[in-house]
Amino acid sequence: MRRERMEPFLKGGKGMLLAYDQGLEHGPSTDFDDRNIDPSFVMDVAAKGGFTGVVFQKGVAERFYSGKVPLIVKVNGKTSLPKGEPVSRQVCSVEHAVSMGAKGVGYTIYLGSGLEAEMLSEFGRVQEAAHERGLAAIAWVYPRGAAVQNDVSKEIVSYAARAGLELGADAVKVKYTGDSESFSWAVKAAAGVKVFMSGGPKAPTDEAFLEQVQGVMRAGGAGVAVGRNVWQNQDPQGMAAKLRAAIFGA
Ligand code: FBP
Repeated sequence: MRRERMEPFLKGGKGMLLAYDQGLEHGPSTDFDDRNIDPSFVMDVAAKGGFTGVVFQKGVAERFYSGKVPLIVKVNGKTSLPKGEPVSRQVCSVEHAVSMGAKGVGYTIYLGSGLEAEMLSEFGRVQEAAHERGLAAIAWVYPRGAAVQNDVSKEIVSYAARAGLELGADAVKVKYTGDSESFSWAVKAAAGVKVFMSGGPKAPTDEAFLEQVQGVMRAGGAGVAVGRNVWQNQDPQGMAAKLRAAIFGA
């Protein structure tokens, strides 16, 4: 059953998800240009690029989701404006995500934040509501806040991956540790929960980014859930083709 919930987003057990919730998380002037500020552009990149899932906040999903790629609705979110310990609260119900055609919901947990408890308990409710409806619950687990010194160490990334397992996530999205060997410990810690790499800011070269993706795949990761490294690329379809080769071998 657990496997089936992620099935819409997988091809041969691997997945390539395109994330586009940065307009809320970072603001339009930080991440967007004249092309990618338009959600239709990104919907088109997802469909033509062979992505196995696309991630939108509900407002973008309501207006721009074309139905051509399986949908994950981010059900919590925050802006970059408040300072202090990070917290991201629910902004969309699982029922509403279902009504828009979602096959999965995404939820960010800032592990280690002073407000961590709010997100842990809210994710618990979201996960149960998602599973009652047969949807995948995908946890973005980002260690963050004053208590977190290094958010990409082997110890903290594996803790994030394990938290996904313990909390009942069907898949977990974590940052790359920087090498395949240490990332494989995070994959082991997830004990069968699909582990996706989060992209981060656009890497200086395509090759530098693809090296990370290859490291994830060697470590037994399920694939990527990335945004900026694709839709900020001058040639998003070229990058999509390189990702397909690295993840699916085709
Ligand atoms: P990117 O590949 O562009 O980093 O997107 C992945 C993602 O998790 C998005 O879903 C989210 O908006 C963003 O990263 C959050 O970034 P940050 O690490 O700055 O909070």
